[in-house]
Amino acid sequence: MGNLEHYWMPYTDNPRFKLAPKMIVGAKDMHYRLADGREVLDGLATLWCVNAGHCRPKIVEAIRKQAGELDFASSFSTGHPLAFAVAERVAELAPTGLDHVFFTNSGSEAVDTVMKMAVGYHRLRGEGARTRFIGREKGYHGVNIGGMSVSGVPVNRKAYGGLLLGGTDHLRHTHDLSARAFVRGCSPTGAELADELEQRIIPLHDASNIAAVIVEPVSGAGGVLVPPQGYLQRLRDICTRHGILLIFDEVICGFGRLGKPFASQYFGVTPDMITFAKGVTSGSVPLGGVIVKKEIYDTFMKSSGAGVQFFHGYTYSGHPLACAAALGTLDTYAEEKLFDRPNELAKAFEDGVHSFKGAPHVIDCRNLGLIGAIEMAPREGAPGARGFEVFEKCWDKGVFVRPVGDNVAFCPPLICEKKHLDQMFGTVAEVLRTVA
Ligand code: PXG
Ligand code: PLP
Repeated sequence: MGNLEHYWMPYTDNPRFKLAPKMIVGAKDMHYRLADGREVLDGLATLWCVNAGHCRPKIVEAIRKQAGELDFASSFSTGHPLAFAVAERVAELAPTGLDHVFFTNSGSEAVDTVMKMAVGYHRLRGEGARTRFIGREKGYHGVNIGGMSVSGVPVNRKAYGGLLLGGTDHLRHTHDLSARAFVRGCSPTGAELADELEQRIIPLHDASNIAAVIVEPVSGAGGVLVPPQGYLQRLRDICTRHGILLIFDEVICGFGRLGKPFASQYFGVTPDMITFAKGVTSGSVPLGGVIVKKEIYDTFMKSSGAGVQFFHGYTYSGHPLACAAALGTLDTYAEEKLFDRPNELAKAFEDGVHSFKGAPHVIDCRNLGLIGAIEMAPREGAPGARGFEVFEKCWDKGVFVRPVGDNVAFCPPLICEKKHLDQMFGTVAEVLRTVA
């Protein structure tokens, strides 16, 4: 298999992987092909990304063609047509009023970008004191300094003390097993958790110092936490009352996961800015970005005057290969009406997730659209061990699901069919019976 020593793998127990490598050498539609020829069903759209399925013809062809035509052109004072075309397509899909798109290469870059935009926007309007950010416990906003600082997953923060931005605070998370275990979809109770923003956080810091609130509409990497009914609308109302920008981090929710282009449309709540990545190219080539409302773009254009209006950008912002992949992906979503799949599969998926109620160790089941998780009680003194064991045993039985601590997350490609759901849930159920 070659020398595995030199690669320092991300977010991985490196020695453990290298002892028994889960090596993927190919993929098609719903499946990986492993080095030993076995097939594994992809139950997590790889890393919540591959919404159109693997190696889809339109996407592959778009990338192939682009690689031979224009490998790279910069978007710093020069341009190429594909970046404009993708921005237009994304703006068409975005909630009404959010119509300008800035490209990054990842979700983490999108989050740090949106934070700079928020501070810059307030400054240009004469509110330069608005520099603080409010995130939420159990939130995940990537690994760069800004995003890590507004995130609320303790293991991702604890080793980096002095690197965390000082000007942040966090809302409570909405996960409460004593009040809301085994709820299907959004809980009818819990919207009042949003009131903490107005009752505790704004009085503490003063609204005049707060730039933005950033939340995932449905938290993904924090364990698939579904917002209570009305919760996001309350955050919206409070932010509006206090001149605070509301940012939805839709890196996982965007591009069809909830049966609409964005979660914003699913919930009927419009933020001021949206971060996206992952599904925009179905994971095929890295691409991310920020969608902003027109007023924010216009403020930069008008208030900054001639010269560069926003001193920010990545060498590969709007890379031609990524843009070609995005166009192939958006065409695939549209032609196959893939954003309708979570609605069509809603009942089967929800029933599948909630079939684990009463299964060994399971203390919660959560779902919305085509994203869900079951939560297991942690093993005494070994948090996360049960989750990892389920992941490994499922892999050995030909199904990939992701452990998030002691949660097992489900987020299949939107092309999946009932038979794939049956296999995925069936395998997890079988494995659970063997886990101590
Ligand atoms: N925001 C959200 C909401 C995300 O889910 C990012 C930002 C960062 O995106 P990049 O492209 O920089 O990874 C993400 C990414 C996990 C896991 O453990 C989740 C993500 C990334 C890696 C692992 O489930 N989400
Ligand atoms: N655009 C994209 C990328 C889509 O995936 C969809 C629906 O799935 C649409 C637009 C809307 O298409 P339609 O009106 O055919 O549902």
